[in-house]
Amino acid sequence: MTITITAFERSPDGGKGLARDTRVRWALEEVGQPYQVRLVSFRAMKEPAHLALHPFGQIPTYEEGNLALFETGSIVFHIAERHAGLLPDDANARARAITWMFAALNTVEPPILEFVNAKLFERDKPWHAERLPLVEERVRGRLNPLSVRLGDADWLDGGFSAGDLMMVSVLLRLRSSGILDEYRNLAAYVARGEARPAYKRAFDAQLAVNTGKPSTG
Ligand code: GTB
Repeated sequence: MTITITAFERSPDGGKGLARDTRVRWALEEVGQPYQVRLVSFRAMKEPAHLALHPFGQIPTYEEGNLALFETGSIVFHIAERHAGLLPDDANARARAITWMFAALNTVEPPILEFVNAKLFERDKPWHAERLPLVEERVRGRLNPLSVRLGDADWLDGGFSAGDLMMVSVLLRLRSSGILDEYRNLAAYVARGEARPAYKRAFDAQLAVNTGKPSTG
């Protein structure tokens, strides 16, 4: 069955791979599922046709036959459940990998988003200089224990899983801030994720959309 996802017609990051369609592309590449992409403008995202797929008028969405999904957590979980390669067979290891997906989305991503949004949208506020260090500390409050838990391991729990895919995707948002580099093992962990051939194909595909150049992968 054909899989169709949606992505920004033109991502505000110009193709740095930070928009959330990249994590869905990555999951599909990891499991070897071909997919099509429908590009949407910011205006089209708020129109009825797209709102029927995504009640909050965002990307990405995922369509497969008569199934339509939104939320990258749900989409990546759906892909991982139906195709081999992203979740271990052992029931307990599988449950732990899913736990890491939730940890990425519910525990690590929120302070990172708060930090990114503070830097992007609050620069002109009189309280910005006072607030930013507080927000940064909340990010470190998640990275410290994550770094301790990862230690010298390659991945969070045994082999690469959907939990790592989600955690790396979430941490990537920090790259330009320099905070990630304070944690040698987390920076290496993210680099390991980005070095995976499936990630590279996903990245190149979204870059091609944003630069108008055909994907080489
Ligand atoms: N919780 C949802 C999920 O995980 O699917 C969040 C989806 C979401 O935030 N979508 C964003 C969107 O559609 C795009 S990814 N925004 C438009 C809107 O809300 O109107 C977030 C994003 C956007 C841009 C960059 N960037 O340019 O660097 C990075 C990430």
